[in-house]
Amino acid sequence: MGRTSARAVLLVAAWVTAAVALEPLDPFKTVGESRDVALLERIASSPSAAAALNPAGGMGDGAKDLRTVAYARLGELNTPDSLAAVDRIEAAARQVRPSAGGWDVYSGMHPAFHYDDTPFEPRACLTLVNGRTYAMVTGSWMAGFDIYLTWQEDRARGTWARPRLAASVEDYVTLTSLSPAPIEAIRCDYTRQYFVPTPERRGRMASEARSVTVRLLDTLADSDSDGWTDREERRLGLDPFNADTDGDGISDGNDITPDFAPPAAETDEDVLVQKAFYAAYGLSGAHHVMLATPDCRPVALWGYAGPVLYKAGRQAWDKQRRGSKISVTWQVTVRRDLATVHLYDHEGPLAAGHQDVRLVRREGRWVVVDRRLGAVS
Ligand SMILES: [Ca+2]
Ligand SMILES: [Ca+2]
Repeated sequence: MGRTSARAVLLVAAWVTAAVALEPLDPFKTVGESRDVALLERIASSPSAAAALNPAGGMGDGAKDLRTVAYARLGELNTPDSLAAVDRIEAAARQVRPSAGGWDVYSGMHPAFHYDDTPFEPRACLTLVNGRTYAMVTGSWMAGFDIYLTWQEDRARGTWARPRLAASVEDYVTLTSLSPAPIEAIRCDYTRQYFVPTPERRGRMASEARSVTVRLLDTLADSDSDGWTDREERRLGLDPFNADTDGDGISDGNDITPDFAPPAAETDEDVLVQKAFYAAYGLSGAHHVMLATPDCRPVALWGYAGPVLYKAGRQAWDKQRRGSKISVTWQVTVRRDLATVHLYDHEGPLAAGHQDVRLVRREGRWVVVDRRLGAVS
């Protein structure tokens, strides 16, 4: 080797070393290849631990996807320790209750991988004479454009009560201020931005100031004390005067699938759908109602922090309500000890996503080992 080519080799080697050193650590690669069970369990169990690895970039929010990667990696590792961690994560997931409080900055997550997330940080606040700090937030947790009422539970921890459906609005709006109104009520001022068509077709944006008065008594009324307010139960198609609408022994506020009472015996396919649904959507920590399409077989779900409805039917909801509605469907394929659950969520054009969750049966139990993101359409 001549002097020039030796120098070139050295230069290339130096360049490659520098490039490798400069390349930022990819948290998805790190987690997807990790053998550190404690680390994987921490990330799968906690949105803040996942977010601390700064998994930004790409479509959707990185933290929720990283949790799914960590959960699947534990199954893939297939050691007694990693499977015990999977058991603990799933046992905690079975305690998830859709109507529970304790909302924090991560509670605004969208369930779908192809959606970005906004932090849950109530801004329009008001402390009333009862000492409670109330806030209004806009959201579409129960489909449509709505204003929700919440209140501070724990100032030090920054946790809030689960937002209660308070009023419907025309469109996405910006809340500007809250003020006390007569007889236990709060007036909420907001700005509505809307599109005005113009003769030359281009149209323009306009805005107008509006307000809505929210009566606390009406908004908080929960006649059957099941955790959902009367107004929310009417929205969800549940019975406001029956704490267990489907009669399966789980109260509506604790029931992920409150309009479906499962048969006593669970099938293999039920278990596959449950685990895949948890991997695909439950680990997001999202609270949005999801409408299962009529073509998928109903399964009692766990680990998702919002209601999944079978009877609502998207068409009926489309007739009643404008705004975003998330429908979901699944198909299960089993070949001996390998299974794939294909999940598809749809919220509108360019807001629909496919994903495949793969599971392996080992010693009679199904374990999630992989989740592959598919096309967004
Ligand atoms: Ca209720
Ligand atoms: Ca029930």
